[in-house]
Amino acid sequence: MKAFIFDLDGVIVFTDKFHYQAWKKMADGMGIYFDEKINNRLRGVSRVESLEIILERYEGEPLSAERKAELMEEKNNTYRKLLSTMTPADVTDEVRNTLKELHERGCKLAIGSSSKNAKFILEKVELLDAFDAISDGNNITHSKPDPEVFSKAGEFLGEKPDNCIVVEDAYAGIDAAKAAGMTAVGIGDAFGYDKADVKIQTFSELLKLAE
Ligand code: B16
Ligand code: MG
Repeated sequence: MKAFIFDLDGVIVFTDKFHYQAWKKMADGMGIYFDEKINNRLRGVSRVESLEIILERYEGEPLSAERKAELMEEKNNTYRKLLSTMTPADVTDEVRNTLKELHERGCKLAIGSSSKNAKFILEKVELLDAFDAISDGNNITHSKPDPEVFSKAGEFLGEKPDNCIVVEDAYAGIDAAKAAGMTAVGIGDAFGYDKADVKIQTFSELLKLAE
């Protein structure tokens, strides 16, 4: 049976609105222009790279590494406050039932997320037990499009890359999956990406890949 590796934000849950609010608060405090279009560029991108994208609009004196670390901490504190309002209702029945059905069919399931908050999010929505392994921002040194997060997820599951199917909403995530030698399924934003091996419009279409 196949092993599935799921990106978290944009596939299982939708926390981009919280990322937006938290970065917006930080950017406003620094007098930096930030909008939803710029926020879209942060999809699947690590925290430190997200900050650098936002700072492209910064016109003040160069910031020290310490100041950048402070800004990321400030953003993360706001973000975690927003995440703490999440409940199991933030995961659709379709997602929950599909994960259950894939498990029942004998598939192994893992998370492959850039986020350092992945476990916190999964606890809030009560999905931690739905996965056999979690590879996230805490166990990687290179972020997507580097394959590391997915290669680690495959290792944690004890599966070879050619048996792993990655489900991703970000272009960088599809590139990472292909670089890992895995099958890449594009959903959401990545539905429009020609490098995805399979494109799906709704989560339950994954069941067709586990027949
Ligand atoms: P954190 P994913 C990614 O999650 C988000 O899409 C991206 O916007 C965020 O910057 C990144 O996690 C890091 O998140 O600040 O919580 O460590 O899509 O890879 O599940
Ligand atoms: Mg994502």
